[in-house]
Amino acid sequence: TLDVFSKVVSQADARGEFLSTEQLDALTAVVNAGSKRLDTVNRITSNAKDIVTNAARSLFEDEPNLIAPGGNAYTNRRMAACLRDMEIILRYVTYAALAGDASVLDDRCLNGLRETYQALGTPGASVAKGVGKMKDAAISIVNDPNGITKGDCSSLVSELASYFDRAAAAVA
Ligand code: PEB
Repeated sequence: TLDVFSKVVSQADARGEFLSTEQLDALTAVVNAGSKRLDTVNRITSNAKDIVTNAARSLFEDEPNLIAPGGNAYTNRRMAACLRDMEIILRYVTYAALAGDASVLDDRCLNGLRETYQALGTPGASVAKGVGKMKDAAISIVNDPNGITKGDCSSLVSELASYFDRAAAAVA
């Protein structure tokens, strides 16, 4: 589980090469956008409960079969497992956003998740839809112009979107 700095270093080391100008420029851009990145993670983290519960509520509105008898989120135990899973996925997305790199999300969360859901009979496409709803909520919170120094966060937001998309694609 690497951040973008460690990853670039280990890739260069594997080739026995110095860091290239392009790599150093890319890392400089990461540093320069550092407070935006921290604000992004902080905003998601401090709203995590709402992001998860609203996304789940909306998912169950779209797919009421999930919470009807026989549905994969039927019973308190499964409902709790579902909310927990969404929270875990959101947490790993924030780790990736902080690290500027998806490897922690891949290695510790997404690897094998599709097979786990298949074994449990949990519909991966529904999990993916829930992740998409968390993505929309998180992006709108991150982009909220209130209470923050205004600036261009478009590349950070598209990077953030890519982590949610990656999680959704891993289970869909
Ligand atoms: C992944 N989820 C579940 C289990 C595991 C995970 C390993 C089985 C063990 C358990 O129940 O705790 N755990 C989870 C995860 C990591 C991890 C992401 C990453 C590090 O360690 N059911 C639905 C929705 C969806 C859902 C579509 C959006 O109808 C989830 C929420 N996951 C769900 C449910 C279960 C589960 C388990 C309901 C319980 C299924 C069951 O026991 O029948």
